Amino acid sequence: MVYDKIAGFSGQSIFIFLGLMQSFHSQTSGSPEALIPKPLSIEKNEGIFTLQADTVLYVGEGLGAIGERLANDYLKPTTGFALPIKELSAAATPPDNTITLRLQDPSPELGDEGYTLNITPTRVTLTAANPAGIFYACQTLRQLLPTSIFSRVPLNDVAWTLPCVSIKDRPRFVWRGMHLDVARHFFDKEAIKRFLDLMALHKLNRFHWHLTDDQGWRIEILKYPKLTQIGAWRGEYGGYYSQEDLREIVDYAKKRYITIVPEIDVPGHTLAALAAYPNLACTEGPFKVAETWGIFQDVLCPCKEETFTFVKDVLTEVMGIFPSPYIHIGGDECPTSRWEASPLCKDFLKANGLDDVTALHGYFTRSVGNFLKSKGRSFIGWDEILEGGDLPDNAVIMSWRSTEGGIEGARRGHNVIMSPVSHCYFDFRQAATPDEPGAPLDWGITDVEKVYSYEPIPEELEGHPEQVARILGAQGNLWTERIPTLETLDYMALPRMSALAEVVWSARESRDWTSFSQRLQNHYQRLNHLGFHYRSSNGRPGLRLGL
Ligand code: TNX
Repeated sequence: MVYDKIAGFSGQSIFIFLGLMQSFHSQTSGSPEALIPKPLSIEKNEGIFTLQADTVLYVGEGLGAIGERLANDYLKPTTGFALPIKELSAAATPPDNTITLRLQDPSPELGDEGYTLNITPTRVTLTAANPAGIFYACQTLRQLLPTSIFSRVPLNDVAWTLPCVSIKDRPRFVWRGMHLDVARHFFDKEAIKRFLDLMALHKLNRFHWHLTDDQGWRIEILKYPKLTQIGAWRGEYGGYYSQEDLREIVDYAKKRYITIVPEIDVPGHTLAALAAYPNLACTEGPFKVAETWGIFQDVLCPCKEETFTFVKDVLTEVMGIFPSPYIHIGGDECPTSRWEASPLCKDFLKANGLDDVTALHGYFTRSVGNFLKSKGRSFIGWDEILEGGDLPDNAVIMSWRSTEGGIEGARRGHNVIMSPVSHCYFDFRQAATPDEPGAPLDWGITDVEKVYSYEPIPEELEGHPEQVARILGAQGNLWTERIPTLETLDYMALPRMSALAEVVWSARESRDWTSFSQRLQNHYQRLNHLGFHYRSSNGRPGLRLGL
């Protein structure tokens, strides 16, 4: 079982121990103040609802799969209860001792992803306009139970109580993202599913999967088998996902209302592809999959027809696997020295009326972007893509070097995702102490409080509602040069991901660091039960400390 492997403990004993410890905390742990991210409104009422073995789960039309997830994945493993699931006919009022999931008419107040959760001593009712809202209501329900509900072993001595509350909730942004680089270090299928579950717990809904880079090509492309035969390996180290693996993960994410946005980073960061297909470069090669970190001069040659054929073929297979309306095509950190020195590019510039190599990068981006547009997809690029001239209207800007790219993108009429290096880079260190893992110290410190302080709407756009509306949301980026193991991944992701979740979900006015840091203490207990090695405030992985 994956959790045992990750925890690095010898099996179930630690969980039983944590579970026992947890039962002493159950009085306070289910308090409605401990929700992360914080809901829009909570009305607290008298009393409790107690989940029992004979509590019946009623599900309205279209909600069967979520009902099963709630009963079988979220409640049964710990409570041991096999809650009977019954269909709810539209008009019926469920009896006492029931949990009801029901769709209702859309309302402007709750939007597409909002929900209500109503708990009385006799009934629990979850309503939403769409299944996604019901799914988020289930996440809130889990967090209202004693934190030991997150334990992966059955516990007999816990009273599974829920406080009586009436919650209305909706997200602030549609893009609530996490990025993960699997090129620098590879994380297997089970690790990805575990990461998606962690995102779901935080009501995050976009997984930006950085699948290719200089140090590894991780996605099987049937037409170009050497990409993974050669490009997925640096020496002994490597790995990749088969298309079957990827389809399985896409489906896993979909069931958790997460869209996977694949990134094929072109034309820079492509040394692994060039090691497999050196003909795609402007110079001869041979090339090697990179064994160090950094930026490399050898990149795809945009002046060759075969490069476009390659990129289109790859993206065609990518679109066949990933139904996402967005495909990320990278575009960051692309040196142009090889293009400048190439006679082929000199002719190409002339033939296409391009002034220089910056315009050439723009030409490449437009060609690839228009290809994706012809297939009905939008494309995302890192903010460098703004520099190459006009962009097709399906271009989305991912602002990383600062917030400037996002501001410019919105002003130029493009949708924007904010992920500035100043607040959203979870590969940065969380403290200045010498043994703190992460990027070099002189890159700066991004601790959880700094992430929490991030405001995705730039001041510069205030007063321009049509530009503000272009900011789809924000995401945290996990570059993995210095993240070789799952334990380190947990430590870098958490609790910063929890802070970001509140930034992108909760109302701007309700953000409050003191309140969040208090709620985080309860959240740590959840993460303990789930087996995540978050960074606790004293800089130690939480699980090592016990509770
Ligand atoms: C810049 S962010 C990169 C990545 C590195 C990262 C390290 C971006 C678009 N490119 O290739 O991994 O810095 O923080």
